[in-house]
Amino acid sequence: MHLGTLTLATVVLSAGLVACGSSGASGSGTMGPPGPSPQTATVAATAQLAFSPNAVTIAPGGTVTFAFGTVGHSVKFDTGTNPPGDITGVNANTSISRTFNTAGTYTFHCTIHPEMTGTVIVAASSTTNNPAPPPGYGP
Ligand SMILES: [Cu+2]
Repeated sequence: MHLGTLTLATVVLSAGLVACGSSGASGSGTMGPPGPSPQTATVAATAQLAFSPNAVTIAPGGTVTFAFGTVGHSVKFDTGTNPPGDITGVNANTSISRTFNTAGTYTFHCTIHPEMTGTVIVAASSTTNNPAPPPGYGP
């Protein structure tokens, strides 16, 4: 009698743990399993003086399009192996693309507004999806 009660309690407890574990795994977290990185991404240089999204991931050989709005900006690459050419001058109301052939992490900033910084991650696979740029920007 006493043993039977203990066994029943153990079974109920185990079932509860399993149910809790499965719901927690499926309901939380935005990171998916690693998958192929996209070939393209768009980074908008906004009138609020920010690069948005602040970081994107593309596959080696992929292209990042920098979409400039009404305020003029530039893009100077600071780190990374074999970075593409900087986007010099004052660029407004235009989109300019750069291709990244070598895996690595490329940070960049705007020489006109040094507080504007961003990162391009070049990797064959990624666990994150690139956020969309703000409305009004993009290819
Ligand atoms: Cu700028």
